[in-house]
Amino acid sequence: MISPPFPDLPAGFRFGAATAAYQIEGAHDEGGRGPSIWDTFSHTPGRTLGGATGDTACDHYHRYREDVALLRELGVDSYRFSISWSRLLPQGTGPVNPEGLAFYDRLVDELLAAGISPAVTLYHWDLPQTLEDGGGWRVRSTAEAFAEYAALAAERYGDRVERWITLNEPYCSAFVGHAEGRHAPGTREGRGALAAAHHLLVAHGLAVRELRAAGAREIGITLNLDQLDAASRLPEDLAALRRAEVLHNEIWTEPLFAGRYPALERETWSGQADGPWRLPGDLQLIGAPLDFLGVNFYRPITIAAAPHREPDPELRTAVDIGVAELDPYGSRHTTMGWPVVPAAFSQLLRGLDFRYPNLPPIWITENGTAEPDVLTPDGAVHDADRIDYLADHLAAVAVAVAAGVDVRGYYVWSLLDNFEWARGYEQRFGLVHVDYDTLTRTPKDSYRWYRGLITAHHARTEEPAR
Ligand code: GBH
Repeated sequence: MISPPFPDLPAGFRFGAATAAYQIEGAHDEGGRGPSIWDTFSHTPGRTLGGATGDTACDHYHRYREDVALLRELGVDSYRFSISWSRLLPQGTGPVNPEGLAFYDRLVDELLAAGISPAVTLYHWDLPQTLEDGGGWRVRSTAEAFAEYAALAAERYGDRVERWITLNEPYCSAFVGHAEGRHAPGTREGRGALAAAHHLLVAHGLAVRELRAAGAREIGITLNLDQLDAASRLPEDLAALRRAEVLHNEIWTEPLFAGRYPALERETWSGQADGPWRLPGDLQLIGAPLDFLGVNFYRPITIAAAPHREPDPELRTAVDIGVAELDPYGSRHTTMGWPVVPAAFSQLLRGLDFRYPNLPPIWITENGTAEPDVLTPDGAVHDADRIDYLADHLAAVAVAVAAGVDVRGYYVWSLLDNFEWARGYEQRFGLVHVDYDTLTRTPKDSYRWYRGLITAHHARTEEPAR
C-alpha cells in the first residue's frame, strides 16, 4: 500500500499518534471526575456545533484496552495522550481522586505491555471548573494549582512516562478561549486574555520545576506556531504581519527561548500585555531549559492589514490587532476549510531553527487532516486524501531535517475520530473511523498506510538484530 519514495528520515526517528482526554474519554461524570470548563462550555446552548458534548465522546475511558490494541497493531513507537486534570483533582487542587489516578495507571501499563512509550500532555484545555470559578487562567493561583497537579502526576507516573508536555497550544487556551470566545471559557476579553497567556507560561515554568524535582525524563511544551506570510510587500501589510507574529508566536517563543517579552507588544496591544500580573523573576521561571519543543502544524495563514473592529484600544479583545487572515494558496482544502500547503511546514521548522539557534530538539506533536471519510457498506474508509496529506507533510519534515533542523519524531493527529471542540463530531481526523452510534472502531486506509510506513522506516534504518 505504501509507495516509495519513503520520507528520508534518519535512524532513530520515532513515529506516534496523539489524542486528548476531553476529545476521546467520555465518562464525564464517572469515576469521581470533577467538571471542567469544556463540560460547562459544551453544555451551554449554542457553543458547539449541534450541541455536541464530550459526555461520551469515543468512550475511551471504558474502551482504552481496545484502543491500545489498535496502537499496537499500528506499530507506533509512542502514544501521546492527555490527562484530565479534574479526574486526578476533581476541584483542581486539594483532594485527590484515587479512581482517576488508577485509570491512567491502567492505561500507562497497558501501553508499556504493548511496547509503546507513553507521552503525557498535562493540559489539553480542560481546566477544572472550580478553578475557573476562582478566576481561571486570569489569576496566578491557577498556575500554582497546576504545579500541584504536575507534581502529583510526575510522582505517580514518572517512572513509566518517557515524555512530558506541560501545555498543549497555550495560544488556544488564552486567545481562542478568552478573546475569540470560540473555546471554553468562551469570553471576549482584552486584558484577561493577556493575563491568561502570562499565567499559562508561569504554570508551565512552575510545572517544569516540579517535573524536574520528581526526576521526569523528557520535559517540553507544545505550541501551535503559525507559518505566517504577508499578503504583499506594502508597509501596512508587513506591519500587520509583525503584529500577528507577536500574537501567534512570539508571545510564547520569546519568553521560552530568548528570555524576554516580545519587542513589539506595544504596537500589538497598546501596552496591555505588560500588566500587573508580571512579577520579577517570571522570565527566569518561564525560560528554564527544556528537553524538547513540541510543534503542532496544520496549515499556513496569510496576513493583511485591516481596520480594527473596535476602534477604542481599551475595549478591543486581545485578537483584534488590525489584521485580516487570507487564504491565497489556491490549494485543496480539508473539511476544516484549511489549505493544504506542505511546503509551509518545512518553512516553519527552518524559520524556527534560524531564529532560535539554542532551540531544544523538536517533536512534531500533532499533524493531520480532517476529511469526509465515508464508511463503505463493506466496512472500509478509502481516505486517499489523508494519505497524501500525511505523506507530503512527512516529506516536508524530511526537508527540514535535511537542512539541519533537529526533529526527533512525529505524532499523527489523531488515532481516532473524536470530539473536535466547537466543531463537534463532524470533523474526522482519525486514522481509525469511529461510529458514534455504536462506538465501533474501523481502521481507515491511512491506518494501514501509516503502519507500512513505520515498518519500512524501521526496516530501512535499523541494524538487523545480531
Ligand atoms: C489542535 O488545534 C488541537 O491541539 C487538537 O485538540 C485539535 O483536535 C486539532 O488541532 C485539530 O483542530 O472550532 O471553528 O472555532 C489546532 C488549532 C485552533 C484549530 C482553534 C481549530 C478553532 C476553530 N485549532 N480552532 S472553531
